[in-house]
Amino acid sequence: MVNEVKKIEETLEEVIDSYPAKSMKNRKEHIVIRDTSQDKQKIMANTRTIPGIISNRGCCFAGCQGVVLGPLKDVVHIVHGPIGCCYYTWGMRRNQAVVGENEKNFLNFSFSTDMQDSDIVFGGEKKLEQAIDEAMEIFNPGTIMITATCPVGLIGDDIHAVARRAQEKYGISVMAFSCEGYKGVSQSAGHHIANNELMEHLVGKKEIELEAEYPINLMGEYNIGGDAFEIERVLGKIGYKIIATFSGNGSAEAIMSAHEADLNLVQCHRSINYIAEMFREKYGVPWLKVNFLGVDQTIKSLRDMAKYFGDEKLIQRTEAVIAEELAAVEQSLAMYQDLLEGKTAFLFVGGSRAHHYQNVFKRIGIDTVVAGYEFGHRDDYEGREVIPDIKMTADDRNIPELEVEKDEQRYHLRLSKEKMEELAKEIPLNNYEGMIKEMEDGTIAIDDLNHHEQVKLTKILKPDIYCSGIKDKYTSHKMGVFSKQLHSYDYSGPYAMFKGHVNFARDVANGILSPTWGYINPPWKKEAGLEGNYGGD
Ligand code: CFN
Ligand code: HCA
Repeated sequence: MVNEVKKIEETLEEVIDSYPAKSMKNRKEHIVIRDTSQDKQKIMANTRTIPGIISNRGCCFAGCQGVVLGPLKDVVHIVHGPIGCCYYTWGMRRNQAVVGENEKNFLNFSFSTDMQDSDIVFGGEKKLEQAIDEAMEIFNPGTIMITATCPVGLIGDDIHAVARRAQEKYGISVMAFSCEGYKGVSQSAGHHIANNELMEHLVGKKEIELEAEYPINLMGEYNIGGDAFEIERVLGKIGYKIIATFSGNGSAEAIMSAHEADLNLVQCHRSINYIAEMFREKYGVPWLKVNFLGVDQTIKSLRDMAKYFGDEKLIQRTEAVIAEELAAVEQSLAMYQDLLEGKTAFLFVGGSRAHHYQNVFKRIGIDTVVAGYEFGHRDDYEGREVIPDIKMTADDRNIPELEVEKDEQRYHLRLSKEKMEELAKEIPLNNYEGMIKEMEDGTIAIDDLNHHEQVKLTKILKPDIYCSGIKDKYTSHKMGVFSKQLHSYDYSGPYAMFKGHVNFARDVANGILSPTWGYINPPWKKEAGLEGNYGGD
């Protein structure tokens, strides 16, 4: 047991003690102490943050434009709104891409309608039209995506009508996303809006001749710190053909043919589960929950993939690549494990990394004592029910009758319903177990953590590393606890797969073992009375 349950209960009492009764009741529902004797533990999630509490969450626009659409390299992304919404979010998510010879890349540009007061009063549609004309004249893209910021929804500009007109005028794909920042309770609403439109307007638009044996899509992988590059390298070495990635190092062009893949790999369940489900229903493509963060999880995922295709040649090739990649990193990982054994971590990240990184830490000797999501939904914590009815017939796929025959032919590689059900018992096919189940007794799962809780928990549990984002990194440093950003990787990486695990271990060891932390005197240690202000008591 990592923590004594009684001590943890007392800790939590202390953390929420200073809230007014209503807030206390609310926050209690968002915190769970792991008890492995219970098969399923419930947690409240994906609800509105209590007004007045400073949350780490982002907005709907951030989730749509920043997270899902932003990485698509061949798209001119026009942000319809005040310049700040565009400029301060451009490049924030550190999009990296490799651009092929005939591919277009607009990631270095930041496009906005730069709305002014007069546009708010008289409407901004004309300005948006003008921005599209200018983009066509100067850049001639194959796809334009328009994203709405808060004022657009408030004044009622019809960005979809503008997009339709532009699409007719130029004969290219022009898509509009009503992802005003205020929608929903977090950036999660934006993921949903982006994915729905991609599915409706891009997927299935281009058929390709498939020569590769194992065509797959990489879903919920955003190439932070070059992770997708590393994943592409290893999967390529085994013999997989990545048709499309949603959306790191991705393109609209590739997404148009994503329906040709035989399997969808889901890395970040939170941001992409809707689209994975839609593929399953519409095109009969199943999805497999993978995790390419950490060597052990990567090995398991690669073996699951080979099992899905069930081909002896692929299984052998997978084992050979695993052996080769592992041999190159094992010694380094053992060295870092020796250095870090017994340290503890506190993780608080968006909607998937607080789960995935627990295994990465474990392999180098670090136990996670607290883990939470900013905006995860209950299924990200608790898992999903296995879907009993795996829809695999063309009828189920909702395909117009005339196209059924054609589709049966095109998708001949996919498995029968019976085979799918059999496989689902062994590998996480169309299923995700969630974070809580994998946590150890006495550890804490916490949803939508705030700064008060961060400070209190850090002071009581004294973790050796606090992993989160830019909003709370320095709060942790001021307390003398090393903090590593798991959003931006502090501009390091890649951290994925085998070599990535060593990069991560190196960065973590350098941080934790630095003598710096011993020199930091938190304010409450020097001046009486400051503690209360700092901790928000
Ligand atoms: S890259 Fe992903 S992995 S997409 Fe999501 S839930 Fe954010 S931007 Mo920040 S790092 Fe984070 Fe996840 Fe999926 Fe990133 S944990 S918060 S919206 N996220
Ligand atoms: C977002 C993007 C973000 C922010 C990271 C942070 C990212 O939520 O809008 O708070 O440090 O990864 O860039 O999650």
